[in-house]
Amino acid sequence: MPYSPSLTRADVTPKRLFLNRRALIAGAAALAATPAFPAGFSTDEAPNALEDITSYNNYYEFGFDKTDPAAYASKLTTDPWSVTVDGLVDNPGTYPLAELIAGLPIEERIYRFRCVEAWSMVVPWQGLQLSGLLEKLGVQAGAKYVAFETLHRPEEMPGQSRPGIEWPYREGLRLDEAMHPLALLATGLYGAPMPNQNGAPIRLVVPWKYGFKSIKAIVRITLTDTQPQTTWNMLQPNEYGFYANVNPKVDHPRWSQASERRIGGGLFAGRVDTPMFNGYEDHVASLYTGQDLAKDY
Ligand SMILES: Nc1nc2c(c(=O)[nH]1)N[C@H]1C(S)=C(S)[C@@H](COP(=O)(O)O)O[C@H]1N2
Ligand SMILES: [Mo]
Repeated sequence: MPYSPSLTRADVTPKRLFLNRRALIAGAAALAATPAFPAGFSTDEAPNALEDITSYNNYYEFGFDKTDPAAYASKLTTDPWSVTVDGLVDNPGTYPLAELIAGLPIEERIYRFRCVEAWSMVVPWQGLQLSGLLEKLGVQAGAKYVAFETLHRPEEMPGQSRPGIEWPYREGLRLDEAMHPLALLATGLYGAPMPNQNGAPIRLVVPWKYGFKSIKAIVRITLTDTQPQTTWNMLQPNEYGFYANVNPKVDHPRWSQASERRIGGGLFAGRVDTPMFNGYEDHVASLYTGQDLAKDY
């Protein structure tokens, strides 16, 4: 079913059924032989409503306001879509998206999502583990980083005609971060194909890092031996580092990162404490052993 801007919660799996199905899946996994990883890494927190997730967005290709992506991203052509894979990889090339991800299991995972601007959501993503794709592509011995680029198509992305950001939007991960099973290439949410404003047809989701690492509308994946340039680091290196791990103890120069505002929490929701690595500390802390996270922010 192609995403249409008129899609509502009623068109996709109702939340109650969705959660019950998850409980069933978790139960089945518990009965099966010890899974490689605990039942899918999903949080027990209640997902935000589809309405919240699709109407309060950051996607500067469509403007600076949180409502711009929902207003303008429907113009983006997401089919056909191809992704160029290059650099230190056994199988470089430009692949139609379906071919790129063919054979890789699509999973449902409910992740916490924390923006560097100190707001948060809980999102039921659908997607494939980035590690699976990298294994399929064949990472070569010298590769140390994975770089990603968003589509550059000013005719359909009006924000790309404005000065400020050097397009295309780009991001990157260290190879061990990219291989971590939590790192997801998301192709949908709430059981339906990805809405355009959330990064259709394929976007990264790295739930232990600030939201800006989770690059949308990916058209290029490059394996490299040097740390890639990243959009927010290029703009404001003293405010946005390459790592961008969620860390309540390291404040942004202009505001605290100790707490966050949960979108959709209602008028009296207030702020909640932000946990280290956005709650994924047990899973990812070992990636950074020996690093000073105040320096490697
Ligand atoms: N290409 C691209 N990817 C992007 C952005 C962007 O402006 N352009 N914004 C980032 C930021 S700052 C955040 S918080 C998340 C927002 O994702 P969401 O709109 O799905 O919540 O997307 C990230 N990925
Ligand atoms: Mo963000």
